[in-house]
Amino acid sequence: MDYLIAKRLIALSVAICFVTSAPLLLSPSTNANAQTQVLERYKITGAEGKLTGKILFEGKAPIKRQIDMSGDQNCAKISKNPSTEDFMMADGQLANAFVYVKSDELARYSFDTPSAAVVVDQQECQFTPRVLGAQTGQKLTFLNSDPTTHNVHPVPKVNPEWNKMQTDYGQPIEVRFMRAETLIPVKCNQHPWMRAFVGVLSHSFFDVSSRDGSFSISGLPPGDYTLVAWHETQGERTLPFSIGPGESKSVDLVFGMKTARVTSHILEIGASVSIN
Ligand SMILES: [Cu+2]
Repeated sequence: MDYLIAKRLIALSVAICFVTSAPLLLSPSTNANAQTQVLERYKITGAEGKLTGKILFEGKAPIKRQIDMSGDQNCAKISKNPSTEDFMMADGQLANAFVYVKSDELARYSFDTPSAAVVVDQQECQFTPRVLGAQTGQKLTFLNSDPTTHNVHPVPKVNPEWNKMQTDYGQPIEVRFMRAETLIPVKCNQHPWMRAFVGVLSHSFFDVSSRDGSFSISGLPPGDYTLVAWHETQGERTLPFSIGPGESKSVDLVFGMKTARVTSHILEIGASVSIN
């Protein structure tokens, strides 16, 4: 009798265990299905708009410092006048700000991944470009144009971390970041002064401010957004904005002040726009 009771108890606990753990066992695939269902492929409608503008800086610019490359004679030899590149400004126009757009609405869609690779070279023992963007799953190619060995080492928070040795004029390193992350610092284990930053987004609505501070983001579906401008020494500035059908808008964002100063004006509202 005791044996029968014990047997029934074991059977009961196995059943309870299965029932309680079943949701845990099923949840990953359920979530994956939910995600697949939610993400709708974005189709171009012809009503997309454009945001352009400038990233500016007002205030006292940080002093440029010389970089001591004597630890690697090859770097010291090829770099004529090495100085810090973390703050590149001319006439109040700030380069290397990563500018991107975000909204809950955009997060509902999936976007085509460009077939062209984003290329980062290592020249004179610096990453070129220093700040760049890529879409999730897009090929990212690291080149080495230097007569010395580098060790490319991204330090992501949500993507896997890795580091790869690259000998002088070495074979390209080709990688893809599969998850959106702003921004991933990249260092070189051989040269402590080397730094790059990669912004990874699921869409293409991003740009890096050029030497004259300008940026341009096109193909934006009409909607309400937040514009984010990130700079490695100045932090982040955000600005809500909206884009109407076929609208072109210009926004200037100013760093270096306690409160961001923003000027914006509409350049054009498209007339020949059809909305499905
Ligand atoms: Cu290096």
